[in-house]
Amino acid sequence: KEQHTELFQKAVDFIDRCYAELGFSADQQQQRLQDIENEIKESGTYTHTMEELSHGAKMAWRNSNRCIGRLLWETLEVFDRRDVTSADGAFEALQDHIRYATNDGDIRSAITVFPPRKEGRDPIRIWNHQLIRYAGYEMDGTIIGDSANVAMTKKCESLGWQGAHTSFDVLPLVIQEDGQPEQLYKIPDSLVKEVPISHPDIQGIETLGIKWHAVPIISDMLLEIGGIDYPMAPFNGWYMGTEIGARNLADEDRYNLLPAIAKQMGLATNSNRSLWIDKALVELNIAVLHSYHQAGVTLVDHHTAAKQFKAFEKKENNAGRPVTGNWTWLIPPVSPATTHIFHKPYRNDIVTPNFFHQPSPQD
Ligand code: HEM
Ligand code: NRG
Repeated sequence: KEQHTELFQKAVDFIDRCYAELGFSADQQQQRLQDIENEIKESGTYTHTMEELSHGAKMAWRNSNRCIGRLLWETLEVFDRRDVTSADGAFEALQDHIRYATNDGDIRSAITVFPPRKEGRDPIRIWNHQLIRYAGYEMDGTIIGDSANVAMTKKCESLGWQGAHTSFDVLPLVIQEDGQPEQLYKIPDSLVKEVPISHPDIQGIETLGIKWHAVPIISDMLLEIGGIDYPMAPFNGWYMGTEIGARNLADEDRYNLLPAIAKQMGLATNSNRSLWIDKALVELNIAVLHSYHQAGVTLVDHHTAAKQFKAFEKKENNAGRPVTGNWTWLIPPVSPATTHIFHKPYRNDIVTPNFFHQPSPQD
């Protein structure tokens, strides 16, 4: 009963704002809340209309404090797959998502929403952090591939998967129906677009065999709209270059490629004061921007992204909505002080709808 009151209050908050933004009348709003109240009384929960789901997901993106890409929140394509309850069905829907989002390089922002939590149970969950990620293999102290994914790789192996042990093996999807053992699915190679990394003028970078996947599709976060939890709602936009060039490929505990880049550049790596690390970092990021452009895959540089974020702030202010943000995540990892974001504070207040980190299904 108390839970019902709490859920209804969250529904009221959401419907008020959602319907006002969509231009519904006060009458329509009242009628809808009456229906929701009845549905909660009878079933303990309520069901979003397609319009509520669609606008709610967009609001969740708009409220994502760590995201610099929020100017485009209204362009999100929302796929309603609340009808899917089987792992096989989910795999089909996820392949549709990857195909739609990738669009042969002309990337489209999208989210696929699977059934919500009901009576504390999740009808379907995915174990992967992103739909497309590279395996990481640890063998007596050294790591092949992406060290961020060593645990997930072991999990997949324990389910019978075997990778080719290259540095860039795409992990299979692990999907779990409520009460069932988790199941393994290989994503067809033809669906996974990748970009080989080369540099516009430094010879030899292309010989390192570096590549990255075209689309980031985060799949482990929970989408909350009006008190309803969607524990499986994978979403994607496109990459900002630094995510790949300054973190995934550069971090010492990821691909750790700066020494190899410096070597190709002919830099001595024995003095910190030479800033060889910084030089290699900038050239690697130039290589990423160049390679995605050449491959015809959407990607934004951090200067353009910061300008777009500034436009987002202005747009939100004009709409009378305070902009919340997580400064530590919003500043780009390359030349942060060259962007306006660095020079002002942001309030890290959590506003819903939003995306939340959640315990993995195994916990
Ligand atoms: C985080 C850029 C689209 C939701 C981020 C980050 C960047 C970024 C650079 C920080 C990532 C990191 O440091 O690891 C972009 C760009 C987009 C885009 C360029 C292009 C359209 C989206 C979309 C959504 C979204 C479509 C959801 C519908 C989020 C969330 C986070 C995030 C929830 C935080 C992730 C976490 O906590 O790990 N985004 N984004 N973004 N973005 Fe976006
Ligand atoms: N840094 C992560 C991806 C995090 C989300 N970034 C986006 N999201 N661009 C990585 O794989 O490098 N998005 O939805 O576009």
